[in-house]
Amino acid sequence: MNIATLMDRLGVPAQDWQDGPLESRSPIDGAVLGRVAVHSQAQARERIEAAHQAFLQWREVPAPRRGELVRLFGEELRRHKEALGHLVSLEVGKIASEGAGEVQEMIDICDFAVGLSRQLHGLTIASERPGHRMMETWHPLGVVGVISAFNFPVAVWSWNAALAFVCGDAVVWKPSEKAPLAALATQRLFERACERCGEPQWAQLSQLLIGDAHLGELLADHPRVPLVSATGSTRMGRAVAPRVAQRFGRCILELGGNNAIVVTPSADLELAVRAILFAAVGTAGQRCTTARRLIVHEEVAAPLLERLRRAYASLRIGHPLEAGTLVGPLIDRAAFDAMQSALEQARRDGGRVEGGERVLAERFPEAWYVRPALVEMPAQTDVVRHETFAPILYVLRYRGFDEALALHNDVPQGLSSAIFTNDLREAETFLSARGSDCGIANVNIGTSGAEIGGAFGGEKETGGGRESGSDCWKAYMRRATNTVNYSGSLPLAQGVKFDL
Ligand code: UN1
Repeated sequence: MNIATLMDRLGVPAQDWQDGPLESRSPIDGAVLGRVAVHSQAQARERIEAAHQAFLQWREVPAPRRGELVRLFGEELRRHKEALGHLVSLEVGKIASEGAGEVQEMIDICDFAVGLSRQLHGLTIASERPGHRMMETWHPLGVVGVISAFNFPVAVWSWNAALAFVCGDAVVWKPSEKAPLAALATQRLFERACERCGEPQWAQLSQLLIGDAHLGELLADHPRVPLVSATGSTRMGRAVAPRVAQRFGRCILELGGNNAIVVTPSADLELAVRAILFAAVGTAGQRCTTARRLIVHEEVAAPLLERLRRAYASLRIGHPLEAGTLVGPLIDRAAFDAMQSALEQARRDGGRVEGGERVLAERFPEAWYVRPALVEMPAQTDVVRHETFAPILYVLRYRGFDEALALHNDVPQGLSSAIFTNDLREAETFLSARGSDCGIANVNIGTSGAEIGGAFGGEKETGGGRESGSDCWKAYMRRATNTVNYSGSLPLAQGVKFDL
């Protein structure tokens, strides 16, 4: 499908994506896919104000009715799954199955949010005073700012937006500059859902800000935006979080990961190899949950690495929309350069680098395809402790289980983690208080590809935020504690007397 057919199928008018200063280039071959308008600071402020005005109405719409809009949006996504998935592949280079998987993730969170729209419940609490009742009420919060990255150009927005909408909030979205077309298409599908709901004006609940980091800063600074949910690098988080904190706004931060898989002597190696492969080279190593470190017991290192090398050797790297391709391109030249300088540093640190070189340069001179790298390291040096957003898997060996845990946790990031073991004690220790210090800890599955039903996010430099399932919706609402006196007297708490 060419881009014009796709955009037409997704209902985006030609003038919205064929005319403007911001180019969307496909990492597949470097071709320009479209050109979009960018927003000035003044336009961005207007959009934030429009979202706020929409919020003032929306907060009074009953939550199950809000859920109905999200249900219809999920229907639009179902209907356009193939087209939107294809667009994601064109714009950020994911293989077809992962492009479709990204849209499925959006559909899943919509389903979750629809159910949630009838479950936004608070507690009742026993009061110490006779004739009194205490309870908690959850109210809509306001405008939620969403800053998203290129690698999940639409799903990350949806984890925030689907919850925010049922919670009674409006959303202002600053998508990655590298993926404006997927954002425009998503916005269009949301508008359609509003039309199908018979409430086209509800489209104001979702506003797009297209442009550079200054628009992200505007969101971070704007007093009408009580919550900013930002996904990207730790560097981006460091720029956003203090600005939001300065005005006492709240943040949900999903920043860097440096996810490890521990393989112990009792592990099912066949299973481990398959999981490591998807986690380390899937999405060309450009997921925040990508496995970047393999911590393997010295007894099983040789057989595991042998199988892994064989698997790496048979990986098909190439055009992500061709059948059989498992590894598409890196997003751009800067990603390639960052990968090469990490590999050079690893070599200087005594690492043995296999792979990592550019491939397909003749077929795609304007694109950046690489052979995923396997790097045996003598120690967990600084380059290993740093997140490089590319398919590099550092291999470290361990002897004792405590050593594995220490290595595992000795990085600044804390997003996802996994252990392969058939030893119950090791598995449970890994999940215990003295085990993995990450927000996600898995047994016998890899680090990436989390379902939306759980809370997603991590500790330390990952930023501490949680998105999507479990009780993450609470971050998108404000909590009120209510005490109701249904007696005729006025007893004070803590036994305080204050009578005239
Ligand atoms: C990201 O890379 O920013 O768990 C999110 C996963 C996906 C989400 C990744 N569900 O890999």
